[in-house]
Amino acid sequence: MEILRSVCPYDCPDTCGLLVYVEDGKAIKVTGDPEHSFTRGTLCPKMAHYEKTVYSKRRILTPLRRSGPKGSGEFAAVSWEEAIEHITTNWQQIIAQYGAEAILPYSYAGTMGLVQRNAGHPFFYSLGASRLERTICSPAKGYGWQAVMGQTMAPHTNEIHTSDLVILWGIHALATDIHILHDISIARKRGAKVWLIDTYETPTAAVADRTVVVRPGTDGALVLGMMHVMARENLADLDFINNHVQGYQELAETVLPEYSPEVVSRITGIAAGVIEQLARLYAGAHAPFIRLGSGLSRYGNGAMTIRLITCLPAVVGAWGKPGGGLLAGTSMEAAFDTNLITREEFQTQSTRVINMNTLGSALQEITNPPIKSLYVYISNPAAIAPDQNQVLAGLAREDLFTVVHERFMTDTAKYADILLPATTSLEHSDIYRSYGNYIMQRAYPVIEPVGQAKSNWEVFSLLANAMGFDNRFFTQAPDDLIDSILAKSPVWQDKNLQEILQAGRPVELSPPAGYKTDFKTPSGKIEILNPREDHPLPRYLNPHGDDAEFWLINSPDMRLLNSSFNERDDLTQANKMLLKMNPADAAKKGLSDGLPVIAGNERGEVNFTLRVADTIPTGVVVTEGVWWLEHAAGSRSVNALTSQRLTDKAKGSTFYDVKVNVRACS
Ligand SMILES: Nc1nc2c(c(=O)[nH]1)N[C@H]1C(S)=C(S)[C@@H](COP(=O)(O)OP(=O)(O)OC[C@H]3O[C@@H](n4cnc5c(=O)[nH]c(N)nc54)[C@H](O)[C@@H]3O)O[C@H]1N2
Ligand SMILES: Nc1nc2c(c(=O)[nH]1)N[C@H]1C(S)=C(S)[C@@H](COP(=O)(O)OP(=O)(O)OC[C@H]3O[C@@H](n4cnc5c(=O)[nH]c(N)nc54)[C@H](O)[C@@H]3O)O[C@H]1N2
Ligand code: SF4
Ligand SMILES: [Mo]
Repeated sequence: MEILRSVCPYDCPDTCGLLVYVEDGKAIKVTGDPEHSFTRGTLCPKMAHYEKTVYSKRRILTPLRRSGPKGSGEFAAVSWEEAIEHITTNWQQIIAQYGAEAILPYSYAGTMGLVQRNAGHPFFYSLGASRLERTICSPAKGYGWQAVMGQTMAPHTNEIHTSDLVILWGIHALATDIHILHDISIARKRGAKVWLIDTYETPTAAVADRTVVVRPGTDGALVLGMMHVMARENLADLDFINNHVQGYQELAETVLPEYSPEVVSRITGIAAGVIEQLARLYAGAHAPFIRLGSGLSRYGNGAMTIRLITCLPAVVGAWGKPGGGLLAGTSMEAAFDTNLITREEFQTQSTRVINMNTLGSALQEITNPPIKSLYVYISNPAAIAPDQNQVLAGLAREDLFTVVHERFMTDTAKYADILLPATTSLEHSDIYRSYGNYIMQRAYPVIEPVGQAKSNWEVFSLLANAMGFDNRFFTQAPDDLIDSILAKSPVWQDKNLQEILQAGRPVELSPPAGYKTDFKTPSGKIEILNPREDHPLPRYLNPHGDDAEFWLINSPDMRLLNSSFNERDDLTQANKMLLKMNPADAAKKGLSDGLPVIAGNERGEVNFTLRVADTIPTGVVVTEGVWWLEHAAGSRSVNALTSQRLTDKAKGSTFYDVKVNVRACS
């Protein structure tokens, strides 16, 4: 038996290092790499048995061609040659009649590996296809951070160790950033307090000393209420502000007076006394640290909410102190230039851009040219994109030629005309860069491809060849491409680091000394006042909302990762598609625990099983996880309720900015 290193490929900020136990060419066990300084030898429940995903009986093993009606999931096996030939013949006809813009790629983050994730870009740029605006996750979060902090580096997670107050703000860390709990436990042992601010009491509340439940989409008002108390009680760090912050005085004079704890209490549903307590605790801490999630950016006011929260550490001077600051996400763009993979310059003419959150409309609108072909890879839009009824209606179009490259028979794969089998991360090469810590790692294949599966890179090489692209870029091996990019990066000129990386071991890049107070904004200061914004001073904006009774939070489930891991019966047997409701709301509506219910709004209706729980506040219902339709009681899953509306900035998704009515299923 051999023990080989690999990396968790999923869209999770931890980007864990893996040890894969391989016997007779088969991966038989996977554990966390003790050498990886964030993983520290442990894995989350999803990845603890990754081999069950890799060898799942649901893996697609050969190329398939549709043999039944669209969406039926009926296919017949074909060879790779036939599949590629069928795709390119169709595309050539479409291009001749409508132009290449009639072809739309759709991809997101089934793997975060930089090569496989970006492998389609150079191909579709060369083709001249329509461009996809990939904003389904949380671009409003990045926008809000940058409006205040510019390109300032985020704090290292080990800052948490010396913090005395950690706030987990809109992050269900037990599900989505589990390894940060190691760092938090170190801080707690040294006496730190942990507060959680969420829309309901998530299981992460178990690691917090206190949970504050905020009405969805109103955190911006909470921030203004906290700052109001700080201003009133002279708790702001005026020395730090005078040296490093732009616009605090203006905010304190013009915006803060309106946001007394009583006013904020009416907006947020948090008692005025708790707002005061939180403000005093935060301002009194010697080094408060905020770990900011993404959930609260998925609202019509998401960018503004993040901008407001990002201002808080500036007001109390947290940046100046070891252990203080705010971590929204890390960036290591300089360490690996993905432009050398995506190759935007291969696009010779400008093409239209389609926002991925509006796929449902885009597939149905009459446009010139119409979308005649969709190529889906590393994504499952039939399940994960908002407004599922519109997406499914689009995918059902008889005249839409759909190609899906997948590992499993997902809801999207069922609508394919041609379905291609994809490798898992154990079967291909890649390089990974975390967005929650400063670790990078390279991974080589540890097993042969299962069945006839091919990686994204290989498929685009085949397609480029079949479309007659005369460009040696597409015939490179992924490892050669990675080598050539590393050779150009200043970070990897250090021979030592380079060797560790090439050996497939995790490499931690240390931020430069003083990075936390090196504010990379145009003014060199933290910009509470940002003159380039249409609201130069931040303010509270309302979320979109809907005309219905309950806010619907539809956030991550610990056992799934977006719609990935639905293939795993061992993880998903019980408690699928629950709708959690407060006992008082359930009583008022005459609903009881375990009852089949329907949640609905103007966009659709979804069947759930009701779970009555006092961890949910009144006026809110919660469902966790994006489930494949085969796990649903009815014919739709959660995204039939969510909306294609976008965020205030950066055109992001607004998954949680949704309301529903709930009734018993008769
Ligand atoms: N197990 C698991 N892990 C995952 C994922 C998964 O699906 N499952 N998804 C991955 C992906 S793609 C991403 S982007 C990240 C997700 O990262 P995040 O989006 O940060 O996900 P969560 O940490 O669950 O944060 C969502 C939390 O925000 C809360 N929330 C929603 N609205 C509000 C609000 O208005 N105010 C406040 N204070 N809180 C609010 C929700 O109740 C939920 O607990 O996680 C990744 N990791
Ligand atoms: N209701 C609701 N919807 C949500 C969210 C939510 O919180 N609530 N979260 C949203 C967020 S934050 C995000 S980021 C999106 C994520 O949406 P997606 O990025 O589409 O994520 P997944 O659902 O995990 O689908 C990824 C697919 O890629 C496939 N795959 C994995 N590896 C490979 C590979 O190497 N090659 C190919 N070709 N395929 C591969 C997997 O089998 C899987 O089916 O979902 C969003 N949707
Ligand atoms: S999903 Fe996240 S926590 Fe789990 S192994 Fe992968 S990177 Fe680590
Ligand atoms: Mo995401």
